[in-house]
Amino acid sequence: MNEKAKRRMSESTDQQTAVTCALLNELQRKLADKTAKLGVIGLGYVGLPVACLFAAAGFKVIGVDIQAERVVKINAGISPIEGDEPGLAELLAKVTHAGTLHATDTYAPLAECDIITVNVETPVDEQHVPRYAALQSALRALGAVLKEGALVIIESTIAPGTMAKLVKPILEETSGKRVNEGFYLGHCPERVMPGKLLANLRGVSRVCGGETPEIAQTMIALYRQVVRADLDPADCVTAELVKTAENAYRDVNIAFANEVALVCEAVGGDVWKVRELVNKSPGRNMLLPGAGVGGHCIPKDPWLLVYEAQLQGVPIRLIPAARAVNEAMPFHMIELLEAALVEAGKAVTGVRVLVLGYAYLENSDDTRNSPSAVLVERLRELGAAVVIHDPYVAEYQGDIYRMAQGCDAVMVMVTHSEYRQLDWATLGIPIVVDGRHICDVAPQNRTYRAVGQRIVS
Ligand code: SAJ
Repeated sequence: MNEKAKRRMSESTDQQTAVTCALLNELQRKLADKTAKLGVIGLGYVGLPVACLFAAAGFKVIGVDIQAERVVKINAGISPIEGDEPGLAELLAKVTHAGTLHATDTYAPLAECDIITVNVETPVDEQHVPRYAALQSALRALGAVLKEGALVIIESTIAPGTMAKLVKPILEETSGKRVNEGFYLGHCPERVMPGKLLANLRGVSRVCGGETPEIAQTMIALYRQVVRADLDPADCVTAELVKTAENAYRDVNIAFANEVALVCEAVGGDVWKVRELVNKSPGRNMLLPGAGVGGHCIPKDPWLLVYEAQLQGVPIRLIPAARAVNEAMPFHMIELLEAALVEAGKAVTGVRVLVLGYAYLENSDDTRNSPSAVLVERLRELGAAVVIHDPYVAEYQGDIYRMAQGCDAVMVMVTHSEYRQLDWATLGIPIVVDGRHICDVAPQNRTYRAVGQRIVS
């Protein structure tokens, strides 16, 4: 390339940079005076509280969801989110009444938005492959209406490399604009937890991954309007890695606790005593062994983290192995049950089992990826009759003592508070299999088996 051409290119780049900075400065000004119009795609347990918080902060927010009935409920000021979410229903009623949040099932109104967050599901399938159908559909529909100079922020959890390989190309193709010229792009993974949606959104730090440092700073200016915790600038791939790694970290640590529990059973230790004393050692924090790992993110995010590396043939061993350990725990619960039944001269086929807890987490109604579902399916495959109790899941609520009648065994899968007050004598079930250390001591006159403890009856 000759000097003249190089100069022309350099001038063009400088001009483009100047335009980009001007557009981003304009965006930051509109954030400061709250004239920026925001859009939120996906009004589920993440998107809805996000939309409410930005509306409550004084922005006009357009929420988009493909479920028309959900849109109708939201515009009526009624939260479609199941379970107890402190403050959400009141906040939603307030912002819909004030008219600062409006929901719709069409993308057209997003054409006037300066910033749009995307909060749609990003599951993995049975083969642990990310399934981005919802994300791709949302991006295509958004690209078609995307305003010049708009900032698009993906809040869904995605595999490292997805911003570059999927999000950017789809938006460029469907909008006809180029990233960092016609629109801007960032990734700010959510860190919410059912039951604490608003608290986590306000109080938990966020990684603001921008295509450029200036975009990361603009994202910080946005989230500073609602987040009181650290807002850490980064690039997109770092943001993708942080969210998936933080959950893989938790999964691996739970698997470690579960494997130590299996060792304790084999050699006659008590994993709860072992854990207590291990954690007295500086820098140790052994997590809780148990009946399995459920939920919307811990079972999924490790697979998102390793997906691209595995595609490239990188030997990834620990994280998949941890997943296997945790997925095996419901089946280990059945092994404990079978050992107790043998003592009573019985087999799983034909016995009646009461399962305590169907949610994936204590004092929650959330049943996504619940270990109890795996346990119940296997018990029924083996020919057991299964009765399920869960005080938080509507279809399994009931009088636990009545449900216990005629049962040969009871299996504790979740540490719902009310289970700690159970009167095992009154419950009258001869075999107790404890998956969550709900019993500090083995109930008297019962055949008791527990994860991490070798019980000699
Ligand atoms: N579990 C164990 N042993 C433990 C901890 C959890 O067996 O020591 C089991 C639970 O019973 C449950 C599953 O793991 O079945 C997940 O429990 P969780 O406490 O990790 O709860 P989640 O799934 O709601 O995790 C979310 C995550 N937050 C986000 O993805 C934004 C996770 O990163 C958080 O650490 C967690 O909330 C939290 O502690 O807030």
